[in-house]
Amino acid sequence: MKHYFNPMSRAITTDWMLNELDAPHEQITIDFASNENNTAEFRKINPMGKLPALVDGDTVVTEVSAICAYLADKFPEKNLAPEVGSVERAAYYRYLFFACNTIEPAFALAACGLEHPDPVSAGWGDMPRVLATIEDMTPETDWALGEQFTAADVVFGGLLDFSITFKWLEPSPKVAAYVARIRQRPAYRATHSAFDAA
Ligand SMILES: N[C@@H](CCC(=O)N[C@@H](CS)C(=O)NCC(=O)O)C(=O)O
Repeated sequence: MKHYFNPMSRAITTDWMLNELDAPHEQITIDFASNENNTAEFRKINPMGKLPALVDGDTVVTEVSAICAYLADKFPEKNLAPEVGSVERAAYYRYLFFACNTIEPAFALAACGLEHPDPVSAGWGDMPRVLATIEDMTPETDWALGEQFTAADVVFGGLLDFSITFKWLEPSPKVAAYVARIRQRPAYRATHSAFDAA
């Protein structure tokens, strides 16, 4: 597998996922400063010109949540995804999609001081609803799905962590405690040193 990566990008999350799985891969660092993400060669992999991207043989996966879900399913013996058809699997999907469909756009807009003029039509609604849902979905103890740590924690917990670091989110005590647990994971620590130093 080839992982297209830059340490100062969202590829830090997929790097963490690869590390949680101890998945053999080739790390290909893409330099934004020299526009390597916009070469014709890279655009063939991801027409968005964005990181991360994963190439597994003939399979191309882009988008943080999709890559993490793909990897969790590729290594079922590592137990980073609940069984297909289980009650937990439904919750798992909810964490993966809530992170990228709702938290990401809501926080990205808010970070620029913008609000969507029509929160009823905007899929992510408005900030009070997003924050209330984050609070509701954040586990009091352990992980998103209970005792089993999964890709849902990498994606949802990773995004909360990123949002706190970039001051997009002022965490409640429950969110702060969950992110503190996330930050203690060896695979997180092994993959976030450059990011933390920034
Ligand atoms: N929705 C994408 C977002 C990826 C993204 O925005 N990556 C940024 C770095 S954090 C990027 O590659 N930006 C370069 C560009 O847009 O030219 C995902 O989840 O993977």
